[in-house]
Amino acid sequence: MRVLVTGAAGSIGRTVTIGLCERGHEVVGLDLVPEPEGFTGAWHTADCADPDAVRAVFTEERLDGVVHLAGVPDERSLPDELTSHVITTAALLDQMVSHRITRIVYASSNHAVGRTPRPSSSDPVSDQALPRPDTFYGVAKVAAEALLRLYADRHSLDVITCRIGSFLDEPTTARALSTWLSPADCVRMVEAALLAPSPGFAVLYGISKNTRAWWDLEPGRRLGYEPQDDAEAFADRIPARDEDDEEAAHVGGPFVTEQFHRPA
Ligand code: 15L
Repeated sequence: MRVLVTGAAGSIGRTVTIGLCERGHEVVGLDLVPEPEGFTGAWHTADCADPDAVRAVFTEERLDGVVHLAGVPDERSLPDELTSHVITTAALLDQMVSHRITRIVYASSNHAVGRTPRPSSSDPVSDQALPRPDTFYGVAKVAAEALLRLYADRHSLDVITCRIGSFLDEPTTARALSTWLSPADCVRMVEAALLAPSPGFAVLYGISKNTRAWWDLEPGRRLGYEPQDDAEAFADRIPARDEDDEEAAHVGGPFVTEQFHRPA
């Protein structure tokens, strides 16, 4: 497939770009900053919150799908969060409809349901969980998912929204033993989401095959995402911290007690 990857210079973006290319796909990169050294494909240095800039990319490139990773990864003001996650998604969706591109994989976040109390490992949080954001960041991810659903329903798009846990080279805290997404599994997840036959609108949880997982892996497996890594392999190297109990109270961990910018 020839895939537009937004946020392609970011930490997840670089991993996904290299991984998709290794698996025989062609990546068109888009980011606020120029391409990382070594990237040889097509690249657009642009802001995907700017609809004209996004239109120019879609006019120039032939694309089979979009992987939307761009966006601030942490807590900012409500207007900044909405611009970063919702306005960018709308600009992409409008161009997909205009250019008859029907597949988008969206990097949502566990923080869309972050205020959900930690489940028992035998009853992980399901893809049917109601929105329960822990921050404005989480609110913006919920809103972006709603926008994607609207376009999926109205324009028959195939949308897979991946509620990513903790994308890290390796888990370094007790929480990450439940929330880790390894780089290799991240590539597996994105490729499966690009190739799943006719998913319509679907949600999966973007975590590895963690023994202590807090989210249900079955929705991902139904779409062809078979994670291979397990954070448990690192468990004996992770030191206990004072924050561990508080971070384990809700699935959003440290975001749940994060100050958010008020008044909104
Ligand atoms: C996210 O969605 C954030 O972008 C990232 O910075 C981490 O905090 C991660 O979630 C997490 O929950 O560990």
